[in-house]
Amino acid sequence: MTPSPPGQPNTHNPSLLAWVGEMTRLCKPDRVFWCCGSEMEKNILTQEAVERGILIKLNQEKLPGCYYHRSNPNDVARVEACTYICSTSEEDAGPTNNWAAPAEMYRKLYGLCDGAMKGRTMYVVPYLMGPANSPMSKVGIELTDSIYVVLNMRIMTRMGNVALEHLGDSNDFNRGLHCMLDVNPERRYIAHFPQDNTIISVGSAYGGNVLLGKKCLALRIGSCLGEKEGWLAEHMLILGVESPAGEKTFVAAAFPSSCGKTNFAMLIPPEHFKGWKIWTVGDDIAWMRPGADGRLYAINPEAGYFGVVPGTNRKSNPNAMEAMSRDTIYTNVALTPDGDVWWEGKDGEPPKEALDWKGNPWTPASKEKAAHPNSRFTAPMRNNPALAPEADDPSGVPISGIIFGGRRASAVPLVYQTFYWIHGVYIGATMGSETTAAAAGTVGQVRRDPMAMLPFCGYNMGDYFTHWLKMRKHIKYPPKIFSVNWFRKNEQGNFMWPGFGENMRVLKWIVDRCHGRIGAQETPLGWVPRAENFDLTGMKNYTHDMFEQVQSIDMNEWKKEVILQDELFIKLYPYLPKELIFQRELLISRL
Ligand code: OXD
Ligand code: MN
Repeated sequence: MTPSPPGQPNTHNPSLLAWVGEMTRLCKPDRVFWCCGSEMEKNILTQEAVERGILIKLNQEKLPGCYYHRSNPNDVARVEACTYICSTSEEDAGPTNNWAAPAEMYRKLYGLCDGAMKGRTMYVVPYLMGPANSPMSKVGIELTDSIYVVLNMRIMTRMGNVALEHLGDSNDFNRGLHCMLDVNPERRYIAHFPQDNTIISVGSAYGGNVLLGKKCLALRIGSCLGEKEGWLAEHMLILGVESPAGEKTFVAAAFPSSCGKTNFAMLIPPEHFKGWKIWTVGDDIAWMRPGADGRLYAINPEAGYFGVVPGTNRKSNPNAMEAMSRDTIYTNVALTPDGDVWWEGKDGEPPKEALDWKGNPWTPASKEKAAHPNSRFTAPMRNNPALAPEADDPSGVPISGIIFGGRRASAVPLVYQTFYWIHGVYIGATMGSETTAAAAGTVGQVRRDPMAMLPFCGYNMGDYFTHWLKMRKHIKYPPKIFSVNWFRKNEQGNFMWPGFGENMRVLKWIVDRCHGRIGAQETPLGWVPRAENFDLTGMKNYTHDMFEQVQSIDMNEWKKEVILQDELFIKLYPYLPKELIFQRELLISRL
């Protein structure tokens, strides 16, 4: 494709040009700027963002290519209450989603967008979700009036001409419209129209609400496309475990937002695991499709990380620290006088003074947090020293294991393997987790979050479970399914497992089980490690007794747990596949 001048369209795609024309007439921007994804374009837009005060240039000696952004304090997380699935019928959205009739929502949102870009620029952002030339990749076009969104999308996706080339003259692209309006929570809507492959987001500038490739296309719309086309769009990291002998095993893992997917995907094995290496394919989203050889293949549709910053340091995640050391956008962390950034849990002493995420003076004596608990870094995946070369493979990677994990202070053991696919689907479907700061609302309450997809499934959750069950018929060699919980606490309120790099020990057991190399102990929940197969060597002050504790299964606690699961099952009852109801009965009888 020959380059066109900055800001000009580099396509003759008739449906794309027609739709952009229609949206331009609606939003009435002063200027339309087509993004091509070049370095020159990045420099022009970054400079403009700095001049307009949207970005602050950080200390370039310490953080080359890094910039800082503060969002409106009313706009710091995903808002599930403002997120709608506008499917043709309310039943298609199901009882776990907000639903609005498509015609009514289009009328309301087009009304809000009418003339909303007067005096502003409309950026046309073509983006590709997935590697170039992959049959699993999808094209989206986001129209936005936020330069911050453009610069984030440039990191998070394969953005610009690469997407237009993939699209050619096809009409098969996701249509996304984003208008910031006046960033007023009263006029905030993130609306999905699965039957039209369309997204409209207004009134916010926070990542998960406005980087439309991520939660909106890759998960909500993606899950609907997956159901129709026979694949899975999941809130899962993808990682490869390489043994000293060079064997690579890929697993995908679903944890709810802010429960350590990025840390797990970038894990560095402890010293004792010499020669072992973890490779990151993705840290948030997996698109998985049965391959011709009977295995399940996954791609990471994204090209960057939009990670939670607080708690990240050289010990908890050295690879993330490296990834965000250059060409990164920091949002809502604290800013130090020398143009560096700081957050709770960063290495070293807190700065003597700083500006907090709202721009107010902050010192270590301040009661307020310096960084917002959901402050984020947006970094290119190429910066990650552990990036798997397969992240660009158009065929994706074969998945041997699927892991479900929540944040649970009690009941759920560190690790167990489910008995078979249907049992695994049941364990994923009944997952519970404590809520976190990634979504607006109360933090720390256990809620059912099936497969970590509660906020992201774009259709009826009961039909989603049925889709998972049906997928088994198309996968000759299905991945083994596991449950993990890094967050179990003892009576004193202390974590019973050190987590972080030590999770390699759990991963090693999972890999051995995937390859059928070791036996395991049967329990009412599933298969658990035998002491001789779980390696605790080199763990200071961690005894086999402590391991037994973190693995213990308390029958009374589990009887309560099964009752708690009813909360979701009752809501979904008319749509629940009978297999899950039978699994529940089987679990009760085993207990
Ligand atoms: C995210 C989230 O940003 O899950 O990945 O909220
Ligand atoms: Mn996520």
